[in-house]
Amino acid sequence: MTTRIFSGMRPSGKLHLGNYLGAIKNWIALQDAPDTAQCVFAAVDLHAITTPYDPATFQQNVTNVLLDYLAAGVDPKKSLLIRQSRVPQHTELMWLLSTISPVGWLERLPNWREKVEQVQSMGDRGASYQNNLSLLSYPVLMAADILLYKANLVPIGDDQLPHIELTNEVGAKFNHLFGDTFPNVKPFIAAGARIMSLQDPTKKMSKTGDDGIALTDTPDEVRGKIKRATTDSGREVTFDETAKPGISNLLTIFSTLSGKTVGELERDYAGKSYGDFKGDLAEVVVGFLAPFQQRRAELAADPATLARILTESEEKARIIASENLAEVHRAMGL
Ligand code: AQP
Repeated sequence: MTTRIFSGMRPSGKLHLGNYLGAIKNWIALQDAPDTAQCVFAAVDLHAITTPYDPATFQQNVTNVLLDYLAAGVDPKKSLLIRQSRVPQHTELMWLLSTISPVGWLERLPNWREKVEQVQSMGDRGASYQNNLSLLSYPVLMAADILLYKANLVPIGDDQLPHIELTNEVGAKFNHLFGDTFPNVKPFIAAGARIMSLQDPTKKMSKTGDDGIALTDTPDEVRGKIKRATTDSGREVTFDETAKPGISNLLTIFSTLSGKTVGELERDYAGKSYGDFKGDLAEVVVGFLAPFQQRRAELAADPATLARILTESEEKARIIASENLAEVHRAMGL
């Protein structure tokens, strides 16, 4: 089967280890897979403006996300790297899909309530956002982001699964009403890669309202954050998500970055302290981030290259998007 891939991140803050291990790591693997015919990776800026943001620093956030993608290994020779707002077909398709998206399907999504709670905790500016239509309707824009490129595989963290289900429901309803147009979309989820908050390991690591490990953190920041990470009662370094959510989360991070299994790590740290384990984990994270940050610094020093990559990618993306949107227009009688 030919694979067409779409995925994106909100430029709503610094990307963190959860974003990398839950999604970007898979983007890099998939862009090299033999069946992959098309990859589009986006800074989804139109999603980022649905929660409070500062217009004065917003473009820098967008640039930072794009630099993170490239430094992590997104290859512009194989993948299109775009800013969502520069391909206006995303929003037009969203409108067309919203004409067949029942409000009840959106109200049922858990992510909606989480986003409302997130903005409610963001002070006066948050109060201006809590009742806005886009907090409810943004999953229709996500469906449009994916279906615009007829993507059939979306590498994401497992928190995004309800959005893929909605995309398939809306796509299937469109096909039923207007004729076969959109493919079925499959999520691509990395095993064991929901990375939890270091302060509260019952919540996921997040860009907003959380002090996660940013991909751009200095070695000392990484060491400090891991040292302060919430651990659990007891002394054994063992994986048990219910009784030991903190240590289990750190074991997941250690395992995915080092390539060692959780079982091997449990054996390595039998009889050792949480402090020994955390100290070694910090060095693994620092060692992983060093080459990433080196590449990122080189890319940041050469803004003309990023600008050229975006111009070329967005032009190609607009061509694919306008062809697919024309098909939607014909199907809908527009
Ligand atoms: N903690 C996580 N573990 C694994 N995967 C994660 N993702 C996010 N957090 C984790 C995955 O990263 C992608 C980015 O999603 P997004 O930027 O659209 O927003 P999000 O999921 O809402 O991410 P954040 O970090 O929590 O940011 P904000 O603060 O903007 O809400 C998705 O594929 C997600 O699954």
